[in-house]
Amino acid sequence: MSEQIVNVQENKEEPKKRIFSGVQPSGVLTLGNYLGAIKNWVTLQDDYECLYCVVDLHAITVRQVPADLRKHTQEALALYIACGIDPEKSCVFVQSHVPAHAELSWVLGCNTMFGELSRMTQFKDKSQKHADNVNAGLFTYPVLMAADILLYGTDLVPVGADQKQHVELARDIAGRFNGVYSDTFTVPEPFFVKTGMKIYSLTDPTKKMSKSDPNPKSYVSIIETRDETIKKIKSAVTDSDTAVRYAQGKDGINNLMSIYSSFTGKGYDEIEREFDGKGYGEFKAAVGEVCADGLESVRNEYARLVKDKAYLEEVMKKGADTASYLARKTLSKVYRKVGFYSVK
Ligand code: AQP
Repeated sequence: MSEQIVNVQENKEEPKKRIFSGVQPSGVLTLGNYLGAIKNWVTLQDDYECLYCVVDLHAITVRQVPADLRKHTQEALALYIACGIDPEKSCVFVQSHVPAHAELSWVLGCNTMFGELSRMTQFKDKSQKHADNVNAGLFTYPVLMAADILLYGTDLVPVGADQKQHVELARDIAGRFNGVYSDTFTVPEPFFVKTGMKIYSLTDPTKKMSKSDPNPKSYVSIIETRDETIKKIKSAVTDSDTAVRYAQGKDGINNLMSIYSSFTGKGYDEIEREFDGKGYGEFKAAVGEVCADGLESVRNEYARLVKDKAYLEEVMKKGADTASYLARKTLSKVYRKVGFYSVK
């Protein structure tokens, strides 16, 4: 039995709230994943019992090159740790290492309505983007996400604004299951931070920054070089105005202000004052600098960790043990409630 399992049981008297979140290894993680998700995960580790997963089952809803998927899975885990997730405090694991995710997903799928899934905006977006591969997994993706969350009795799900609709669906599915089969699942809440909630593409600031965007100029990868980051931000699409201010219709500048704010902690008014009378060029250079500086320690730590395959695999195994133990308990309860025959 791993140390984390022991901690989970010892804390029974005053249980901390539980958090689950994950990122797909569908590319190299971006500034959007960092500011919208992982940076916040780090701050939650002391106050919550956290499970952070590399969600590779989700990634195959879009065609992946198998060798790249394996590589990105290991890289994502290394990046979690490089960003400050401590595997001694949080359970860090790979989704496909815990079969209960796929198993619960089937049961929940039988308690999710076709109409509910049809309304998911991510499905609509992704089926347009991948029109040649609108597979059933892409459609049922939110059910698997509900299984990820509900397996662990999750109280809070820290996600970017783009995932809010999926967390709401997980709440609906949990509520429905509890209503039909009696109280089984904790109904989770989404958990947001103020700034950095949604980071937009540098080449089209009306679209979310995505790691699978075919144009690498559209995103800042967490592990690219300092010069690359500065260069990409300098060439970010803005508008024909010259004043650095947060306003409707200035999507590119709003996005850069949000990035600047996330790294410096400064509010939009303060940023507007700082760059009053200065042009976009100076502002973009400053955003590039704070961003490259803010990611420097992550880049260095990542470069060290990614070479240590033995350590990363040890973390994966230990995480999968802890997660499987917790997940099995929920799955057994669910199987009993729906009436599956069990043999002792
Ligand atoms: N641009 C973003 N701004 C804020 N948060 C973001 N997240 C992703 N992009 C942004 C947050 O990162 C977490 C994990 O995301 P994911 O990788 O599981 O899926 P995604 O949201 O579909 O991310 P990508 O980068 O756009 O992946 P692809 O390109 O594969 O679709 C979530 O908490 C998400 O909110």
